[in-house]
Amino acid sequence: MSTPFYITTPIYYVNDVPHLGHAYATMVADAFARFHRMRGDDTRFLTGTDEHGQKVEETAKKRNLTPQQLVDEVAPRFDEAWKTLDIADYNFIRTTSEKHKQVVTNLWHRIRRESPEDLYLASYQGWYCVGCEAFYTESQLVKDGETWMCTTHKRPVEFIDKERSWFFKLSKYAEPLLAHIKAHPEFIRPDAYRKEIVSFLESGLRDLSVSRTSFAWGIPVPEADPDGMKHVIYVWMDALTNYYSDLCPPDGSLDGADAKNYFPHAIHLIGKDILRFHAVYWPAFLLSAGLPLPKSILATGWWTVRGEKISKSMPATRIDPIKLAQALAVGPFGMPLGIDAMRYYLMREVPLGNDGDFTFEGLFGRFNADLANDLGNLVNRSLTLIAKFAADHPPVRDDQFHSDGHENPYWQLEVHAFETVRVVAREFEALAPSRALELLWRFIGQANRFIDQTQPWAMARSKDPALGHALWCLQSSLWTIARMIAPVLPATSHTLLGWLGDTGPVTWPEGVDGRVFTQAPQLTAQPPSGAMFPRLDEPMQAKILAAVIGDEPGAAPAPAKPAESAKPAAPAVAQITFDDFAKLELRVGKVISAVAIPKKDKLLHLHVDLGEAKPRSIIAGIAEAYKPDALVGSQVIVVANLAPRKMAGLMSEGMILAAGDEAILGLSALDRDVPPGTRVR
Ligand code: ME8
Repeated sequence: MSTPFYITTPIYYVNDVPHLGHAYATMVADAFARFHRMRGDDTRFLTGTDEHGQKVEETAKKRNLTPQQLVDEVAPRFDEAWKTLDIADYNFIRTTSEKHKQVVTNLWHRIRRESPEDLYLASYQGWYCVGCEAFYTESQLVKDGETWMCTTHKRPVEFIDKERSWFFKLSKYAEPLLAHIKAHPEFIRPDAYRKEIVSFLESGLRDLSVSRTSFAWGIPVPEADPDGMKHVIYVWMDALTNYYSDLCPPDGSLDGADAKNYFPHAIHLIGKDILRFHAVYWPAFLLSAGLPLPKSILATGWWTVRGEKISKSMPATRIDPIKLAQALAVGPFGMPLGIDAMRYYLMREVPLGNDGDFTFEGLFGRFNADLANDLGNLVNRSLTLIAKFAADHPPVRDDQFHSDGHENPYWQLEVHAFETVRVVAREFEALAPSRALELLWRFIGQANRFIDQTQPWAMARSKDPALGHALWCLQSSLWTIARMIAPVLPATSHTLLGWLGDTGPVTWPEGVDGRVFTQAPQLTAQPPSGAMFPRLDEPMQAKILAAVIGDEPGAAPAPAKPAESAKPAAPAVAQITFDDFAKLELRVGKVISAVAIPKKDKLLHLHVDLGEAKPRSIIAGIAEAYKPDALVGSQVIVVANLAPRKMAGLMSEGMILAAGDEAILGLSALDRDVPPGTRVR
């Protein structure tokens, strides 16, 4: 019997369409599922949509739709997006499905049966963030003036004033959860997140409100309230149950064979924003119901754009993953390789669990260095060499050239390949794709060096009898690489294996006794009909940028500078005389405060010290490029004699110099500290 591997993504809210953050979670889960399928594990992969709750009800209302109409419109768009992005062999669950509703109802009854005192009626008073669908204490919020704000959604929370509610006795589970985490260090990963939850649990838990009466869009609580109130189950209790309900038989029974077989192996891949729900609430519900716990909660960090979390509520951060993949499809092999390039960047750039700032510079840099140069060159050079010399020197293993020894490049290459297959598998098993790719690329580097070192073209000239063996080593390296990249770069792997003539099932290349090349079938390499990843030159980079962030209002800002710094074209502005220039009073200023201006997405209100009696109030159109906090203390150059004018209802007494036309790319800078007010000429 093969080992079960069960990976889940968060189920996404249907109040908007998928963005890059959702795609990231789904693609990472897909890569793990692909890896385990290659290893022959009994793999299940679940994603889906979270369709109940106040947020969805409010969004529907705003759009003049019923909640059901809204969810029926948006849920398929997630499924379609995953199909377009070539996410493989997943189950798609919707929390409005009859089976799911039945399972949630059964879970409630099971908790009632196993731990009757765990659910009780009381009244809830406190803060609620509709964006998070979560209850908060004031210590978990920030105050803006008189308004309490959610730190994730940066919007006001609402006060729930004594709403009658069913409560779940969460407080009872702090100790059992701490004991479970201690006994199972792999329960919360990576480590930093385990520590966060341990300290949260150690500070004690408050009981949790698990029903709402002030709106109706949810699964009804399956028992009567003596006060006659109608309750719907708290959306998180409903949503978390999806991981279990997909495994249940059609009648919603909690005791089916699949649940028993897969659920204890479940790895819930989630964003760090929803860690507490998964690492505290969900296992507490399961313990209360007497059901097994999942194996791991695996938290990813956040992708940001210029430090701001990519999210539905921040249009300036939204990047459409499909547009991005399409734009990256620059070679002759189309969208599938564009998807691969996007997957590669996201999974290589940032170790799982860490936050990462999405930048086009980073993306283009990885594309050119790792995909076009390292991998692309290796493929092109190897296949061209094989095609050219194979007729006279068939690529065949010849043991007389393969003796052990550090001096022997053939032996060395295979030893490194063997080792790489092992360590890359270990990193995928450890759920560390960035490290897996890093190690894989080291081998790609060595294979490139092998070509430089052995110089097959020179071997051909000198009729070296080892040439066939050298070509076989190269071909086997490519084959091993093609298999190892498959979890993250499935289409690239498929294309490459096709060129190598291997159309068999893509399994993980298992080495035996230091040999991994021996397993490569005798392949006939076909030369490629074009580069898989053509280098992105500046015009191409500009085209990709335009396609992804183009003219969409409020779209993510352009990069601070192109990957290979473009010289900006000379602006067509009339010449001025020195006297004209002398009319400008430019001075060094130090930013002493910077705040956002409500309802003005592009503007910041700065106070800048120019060495005068009072700081200048300056309104600057740089909000899309700079967070206010990041500006405080920085030196800027100010046009100090610009006539004051009113902007956004505030006086602006000068202008700070910034680079960029439409989008701000940077602020004027000085190379050392200069007293505020110093004249700039
Ligand atoms: O929270 N960077 O749904 P959701 C990385 N319905 N990942 C991101 C991200 C970003 N900027 N933004 C979103 C919900 N994600 C609930 C989940 S599960 C029982 C219920 C990813 O639509 C990340 O995985 O807000 C995060 O946890 C998830 O999308 C949240 O999606």
